[in-house]
Amino acid sequence: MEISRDHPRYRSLVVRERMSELVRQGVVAPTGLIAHGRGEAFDYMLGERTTDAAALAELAVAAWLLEARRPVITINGNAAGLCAEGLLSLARAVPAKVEVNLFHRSPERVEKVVSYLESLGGRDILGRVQSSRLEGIASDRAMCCTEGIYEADVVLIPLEDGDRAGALVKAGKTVLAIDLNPLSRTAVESHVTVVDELTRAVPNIEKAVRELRDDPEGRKKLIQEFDNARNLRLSREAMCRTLGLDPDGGRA
Ligand code: PTJ
Repeated sequence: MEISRDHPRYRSLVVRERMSELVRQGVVAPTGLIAHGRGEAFDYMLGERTTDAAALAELAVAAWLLEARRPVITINGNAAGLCAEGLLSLARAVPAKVEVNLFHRSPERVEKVVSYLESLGGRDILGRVQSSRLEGIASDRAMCCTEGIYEADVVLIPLEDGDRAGALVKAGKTVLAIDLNPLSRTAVESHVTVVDELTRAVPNIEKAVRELRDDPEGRKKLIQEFDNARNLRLSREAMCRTLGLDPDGGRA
């Protein structure tokens, strides 16, 4: 489809076209478009900007990634479709392993997403062979790589479903989420939740990784002082302000 650059929603339309094309290629799941639409709606409420609360969470994510002994970044179809290059670049900067882990899982789709990342320069992408299981999930969505998610101490999960986020927390991992919905189970159960759009959040986190690399004291302070429940409340309040609502109820 031809999209005019003058269209006020040009970027959003271009991304939608790319996601639809990636559904055709089997990289993005068909229901991934629904998840994307939900994300767009929340981003609208956020004012399509990185709030102060999100910026702080991005710093905390960077601090945790740098403090980790075995950090892993998981990538699903939507994350690949939206931000593959950014996530690969972040993984190199940390450095962290990358594992493809899908909600709508089939060996064919895993292969497609891994190959897609490799076509964009990704190296040593995990996911083709997943022989360990996360406890607490009955289906084969529990499968993960032994040398990836299974052995990780810190896991960054962009756009994850609540079941798996919860299972990762129960497995004793520090879970860092990027999710525009501050009410989702993923957002609530994770240790750090960045309520920001993925393509804004990931470069911000990479910038913070570079800033904090030689600042161990700064990293420790961020980790100690970060309060996810408080940060989620600030994100919800930011949405209320965009909507002209009083966060404590009624109209502002
Ligand atoms: O590729 P697969 O098979 O692993 O499937 C991926 C999806 C995303 C379809 C699957 O994980 C899923 O169904 O996820 P959920 O439970 O719909 O959760 C997706 C969350 O991501 C929702 O809370 C959305 O608000 C949020 N989200 C959507 N787009 C963005 C986003 N958050 C940040 N940036 C976005 N661009």
